[in-house]
Amino acid sequence: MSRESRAHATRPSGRTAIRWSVLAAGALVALGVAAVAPAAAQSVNRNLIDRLNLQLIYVALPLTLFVEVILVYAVIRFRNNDDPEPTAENPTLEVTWTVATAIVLVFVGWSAYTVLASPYISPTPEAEAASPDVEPDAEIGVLAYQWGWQFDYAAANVTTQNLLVLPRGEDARLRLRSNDVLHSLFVPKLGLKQDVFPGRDTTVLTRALNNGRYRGYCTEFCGDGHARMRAQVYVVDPETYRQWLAAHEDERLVTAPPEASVGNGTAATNANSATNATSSPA
Ligand SMILES: [Cu+2]
Repeated sequence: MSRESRAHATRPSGRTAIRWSVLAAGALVALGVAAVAPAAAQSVNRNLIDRLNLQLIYVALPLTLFVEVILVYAVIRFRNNDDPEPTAENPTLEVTWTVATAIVLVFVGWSAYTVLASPYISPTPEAEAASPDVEPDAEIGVLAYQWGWQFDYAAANVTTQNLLVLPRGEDARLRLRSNDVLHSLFVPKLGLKQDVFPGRDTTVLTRALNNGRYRGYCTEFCGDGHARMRAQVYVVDPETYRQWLAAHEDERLVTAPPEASVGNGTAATNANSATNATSSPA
């Protein structure tokens, strides 16, 4: 059988396979987009991260689909070709894929940069100076230690243990420092993650958007009590936040969350259980 007739003989089954692979890939893309579409974000930080993730997925999925379809097509279409010939020079094609790749890279770089430059993601003095409208309503000191968290509301002279309370819809700036070794504060639902060092301050800027109770962890292995190093994070109405601060004025190592956020009482129980195995810093 000549090469031409062999190639011709494979065409109908090849077309069907290609049709199926395009359909399957399309269904996969639809499923993928549905799976990554984020629920309502709980904070400005999380919103920025989710949006970037989605933007990149929308670019990555069609590209993956495009490459896979070409790959499957080439495998099926030329599977009986025993004598392949190298592609002749094709400057148009080369220029096209170089420019297309450059456009994709510029888009990814630009998308990532706009998120990274936000003071909510990189709270550097430069980023904050570039966003003069961001003036935190709450300034909270965070002391990480083996093994727990102490939060310091200096303006109200209140410190809490393993309990972070944030006013909803207001900017809060956390200044973090470690008492001993490296730690890292991680509140996944709020999109917060920041390393904590001894002898050097780091900063987190956030604005939580919904009332709720969230989990905070230490995500830097810091010794045998690392797994116990958790914090309860409460986001409450600004009025409730201020009432809670006023109710605990001049108190040390408060572990009681704001009343209005407790509801059925389980929250308070859980908040306290997180503090059971920890001691306060030296
Ligand atoms: Cu730690």
